[in-house]
Amino acid sequence: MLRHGVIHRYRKFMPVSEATRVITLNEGSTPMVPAYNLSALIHPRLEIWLKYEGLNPTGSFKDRGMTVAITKAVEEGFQAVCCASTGNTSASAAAYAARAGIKCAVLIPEGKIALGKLSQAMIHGARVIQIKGNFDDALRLVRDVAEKYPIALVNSVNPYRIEGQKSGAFEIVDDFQGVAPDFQAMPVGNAGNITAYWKGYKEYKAAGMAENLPRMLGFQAAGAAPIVLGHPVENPQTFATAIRIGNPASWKSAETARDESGGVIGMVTDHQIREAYELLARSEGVFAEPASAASVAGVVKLAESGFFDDVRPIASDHIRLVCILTGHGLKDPDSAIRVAEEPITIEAREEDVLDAIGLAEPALA
Ligand code: AN7
Repeated sequence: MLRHGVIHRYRKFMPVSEATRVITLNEGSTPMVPAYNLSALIHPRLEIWLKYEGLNPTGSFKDRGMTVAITKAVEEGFQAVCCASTGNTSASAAAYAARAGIKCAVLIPEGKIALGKLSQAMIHGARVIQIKGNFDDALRLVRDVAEKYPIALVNSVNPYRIEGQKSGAFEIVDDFQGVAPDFQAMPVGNAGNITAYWKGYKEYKAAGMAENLPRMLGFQAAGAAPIVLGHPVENPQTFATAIRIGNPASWKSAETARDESGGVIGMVTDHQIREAYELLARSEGVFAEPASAASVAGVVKLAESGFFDDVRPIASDHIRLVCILTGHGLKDPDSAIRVAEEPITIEAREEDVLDAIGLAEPALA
């Protein structure tokens, strides 16, 4: 199938007209990978699918929202956009602004964004501004600036971002021929994405495109879990830097998604995230960034607590669950290298190679 981007694919549901100049990098239409190995490991009745959002043009789900946000910013006459970011939003904004030929400024927490994301914002020519503070501080600043000056804010408080990101839900239902999964699991940071997916599922059902709605499962990192704790976290901490957010802008709508769908917003420790991050890479060959692995970590945790034991699935005898893998593993090579086994170094000799592979032992030869 030709990839035209989410605005063209779901035009009826998007805030554009015939006259709109669409700024796209052909985002969306990402793979749904069946996770046979993970399913078998986690729960006998679970049928887990991985929505691999890392295969979007800039390597994260943010592109779905950014195509709409930048398209509308240009349509409304803005010549500059700005955002606060833990990394992925800045990478996406920088790329789409470059394509549109407008300026982009990004505010990021100093020293706390993954290398791949930083490199993207820089190479696309954004003005990269590191602040001595966290994401929540950065968001407060850009909201104030965008209110006073002619610069469009492209964080997920911009409703066009949500409009674009809801396309992820449409694709999942389309992939399952009009049936939503029993559950959808995802990481929660600023809570724009869970808001967008829930909006998408509801709109698709209202349009007669989906038979049912999924139950929404969102997971925060334990050191940055304001929604779970019920209060903002002053100094959020987690190795999953993408979701190191202490006061999510879409807090209320995340709770609405949880409550309307009969879902759960829970938290997982950095240790659980790290384990899921490796498990995903080793058992399925799918490399997602640490924050994305929070969705898998959360599912493991719920399965261990017996959460899925009495669930009656809608479409088959298995409980269908889609994990949104929001960002590509290559965004954050440092984390992979820190978590995994180190390479070994040997002399350039055949016997040493055989020894290192383990072929020197007769049992393996
Ligand atoms: C890989 O880039 O907030 O709950 O500034 O990069 O919609 O915030 C990123 C968030 C999950 C959480 N997974 O999504 C940013 C930013 C990845 C992410 C989230 C983010 P939201």
